[in-house]
Amino acid sequence: MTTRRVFHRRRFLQLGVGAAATVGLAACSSPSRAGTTPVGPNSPKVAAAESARRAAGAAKTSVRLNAVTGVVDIGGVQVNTWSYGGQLPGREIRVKRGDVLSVELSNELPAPTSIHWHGLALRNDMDGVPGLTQDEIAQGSQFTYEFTVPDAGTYFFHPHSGVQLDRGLYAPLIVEDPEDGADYDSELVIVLDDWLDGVDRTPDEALDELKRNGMGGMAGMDHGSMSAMPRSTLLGGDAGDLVYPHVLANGRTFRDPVAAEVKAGQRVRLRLINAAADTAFRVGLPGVRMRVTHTDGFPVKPVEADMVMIGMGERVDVVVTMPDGAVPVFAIAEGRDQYAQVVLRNPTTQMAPAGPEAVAELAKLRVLMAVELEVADRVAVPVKQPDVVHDLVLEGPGERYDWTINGKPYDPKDGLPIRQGQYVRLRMKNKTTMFHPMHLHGHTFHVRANGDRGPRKDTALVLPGRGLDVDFVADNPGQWLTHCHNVYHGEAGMMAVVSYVE
Ligand SMILES: [Cu+2]
Repeated sequence: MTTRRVFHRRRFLQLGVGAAATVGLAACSSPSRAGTTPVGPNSPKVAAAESARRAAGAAKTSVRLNAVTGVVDIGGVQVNTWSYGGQLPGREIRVKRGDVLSVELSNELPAPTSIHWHGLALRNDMDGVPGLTQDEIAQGSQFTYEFTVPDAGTYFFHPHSGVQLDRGLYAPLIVEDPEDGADYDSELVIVLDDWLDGVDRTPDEALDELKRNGMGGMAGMDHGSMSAMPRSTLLGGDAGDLVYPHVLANGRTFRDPVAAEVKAGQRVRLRLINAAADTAFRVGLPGVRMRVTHTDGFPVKPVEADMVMIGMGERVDVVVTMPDGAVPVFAIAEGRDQYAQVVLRNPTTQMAPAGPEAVAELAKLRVLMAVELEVADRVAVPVKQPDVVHDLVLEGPGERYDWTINGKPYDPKDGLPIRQGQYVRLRMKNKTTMFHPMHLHGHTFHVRANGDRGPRKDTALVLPGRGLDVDFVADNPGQWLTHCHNVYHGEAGMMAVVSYVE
């Protein structure tokens, strides 16, 4: 065991819990109002929504998935972890928009598990949230997820059980659009992660430490100095709660990266997925500009960038033109002195990829934030006066590492009520000193930024001391989580339910 240090660094942007709870509009109705029955995952309304999205004769893709324990090589380092099928990331699932996906999960882990299909507007009873949309999948048992895949784009899947996401349980889910491919020749999926499991502690032990340290937050390893604490100007404060021994791109450390062969002049679509628990990444390629085309699966007006920020749970698609020789795609861990890479290499080149100096140079370039993106016309939804507004005041970490929404820890029975067909606004306010990637299940919202032209997303960064409004149309009945995609914050309470009622 290494030395743990506690840093009492966090000062609240103090707003008492009582005061926070009263912030809100009259439009917020009380969740306990009589006559409002939650539309549960087994409601006929959920089945009806699924029928409406399933085309006659839709193709079905069947996949078998085993959640297992075992040793995985993350690039010269052997770790004992939990993964899908013993590989990291798990094997990609690829379907077409409108297909039916059927996944039979075998749980061979020593704990109950689940799978959440991150970003998909799927049927509520297949959303994979134990205690809200299904029972836990017990060890030694199977569960089959089956649902229509409504939208094309870059997605991923992971458990929604405790902090299992911070083990090796994640894999890409790519949904092809028949209209894809006009602006690129090939594609490459890159999954980013921060890694501690099997090195010096498990994620469960890390969470226990955080709870013991309380609002001190940082559960470091033996990097006992203030400089080891992730901080970021771009993210407006604290950039993470844990120190990670490694960061990974496609399951490998920077020392032994994955290499992909690409011919010079080819246009490559990079599908970038941040599956980390506690780390945002800025991604870029030295000397190569990126054309950003999508975020969280949905198209944006294409824009050029040198670097792009990707928070936990976010995805960004970019198209790059392959230069001569070899070029790394660098993923620089925000606020940490670490990076990961995937190398693009011409089949004929002997050239070695760029090293740490190139990372330092790249880190000086301007970073595009997703809220700066502009929604593509074909997925834009006109702004309306909302039918219902819910405030989500984000606070924490409290005395015992309690992260809350509206002054309360997660309670699946205490939802924010909405009704089918409503135009809903969530007004998030971050009263903490750390950024929160706020994720909504079952919908993609419209980020009310950039005038009224912000992107469609399912996960958006809410910076310290700032607010963010997101709107969505209530067109997918059920009980849906909205939560921080820092898995430790979520598990420590920063989750709430958006609850369709009737
Ligand atoms: Cu958070």
